[in-house]
Amino acid sequence: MISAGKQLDPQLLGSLVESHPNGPASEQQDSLAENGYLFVRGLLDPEVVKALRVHLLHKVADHGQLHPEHPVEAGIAADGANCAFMPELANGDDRVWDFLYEDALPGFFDRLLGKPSRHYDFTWLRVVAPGKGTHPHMDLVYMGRGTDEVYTAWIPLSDVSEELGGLIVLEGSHRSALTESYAHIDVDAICDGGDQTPMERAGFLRSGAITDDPVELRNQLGGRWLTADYRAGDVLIFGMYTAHASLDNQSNQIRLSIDCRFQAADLPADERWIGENPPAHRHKIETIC
Ligand SMILES: O=C(O)CCC(=O)C(=O)O
Repeated sequence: MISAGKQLDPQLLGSLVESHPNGPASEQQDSLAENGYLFVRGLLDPEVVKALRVHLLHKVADHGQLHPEHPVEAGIAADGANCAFMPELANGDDRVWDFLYEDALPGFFDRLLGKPSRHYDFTWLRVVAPGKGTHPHMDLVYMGRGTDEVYTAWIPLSDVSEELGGLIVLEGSHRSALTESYAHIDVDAICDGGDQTPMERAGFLRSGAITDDPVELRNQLGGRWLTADYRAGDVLIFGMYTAHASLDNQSNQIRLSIDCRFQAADLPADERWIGENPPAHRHKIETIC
């Protein structure tokens, strides 16, 4: 398996532990706390997931990222396609909203959290052309201005093989020293009077990634990179301190997935991601560094 152009040692790879969507909430809570993630097979209706993919692929085609000589449903990348992140195709789309926030997911999170949940209003849509995957990071650096008890739901919009490039989670990383030295740095903080950001000052990447080298990170923290042969309908949930990345897309297709966020409704939420038109990374904060 390859991530960010680096070959991951097969001996240092493993499989995500699977959970059943209707398993007892207490077991799911324990599993999430223990492993830093909960991989729920078949939580969503695969036919609905696949239909949503085709709906979104038509928009991707309108942006010239699909090969014109193949049917849209095949999702074959155009020559030179370079897309990776296209949230503008998902935000404001009622079909995406209803699928994520009016169907099975909110109820699942209510049960998992043991109290009413809320979701962020911003939806992250990945439209990943053949090429390198996402660099290793923990999500708190992007959404830590409310509570750290936020959960990401990563949703593949098709079966996602190793070749198409799914998510990888670094085993045990939610208990590593990086939860202190890295996770609380705000990616949107800027140093007043300097070009560098606090993230860079601390030795991490300006983008918020810990590093661009998943092999080096594994060697530093130990554990294995865990992944799965994802199927449409699966949902991978993880906490803000779980280091993750994605495998490179070595196919000729575009990989579509959504990531969205849930937390308890009674906890403060990060203002960058809520409201009718979430400000996202435009909300910078100046710090002395
Ligand atoms: O899908 C990807 O490549 C990255 C997703 C991710 O980083 C996330 O869900 O936080």
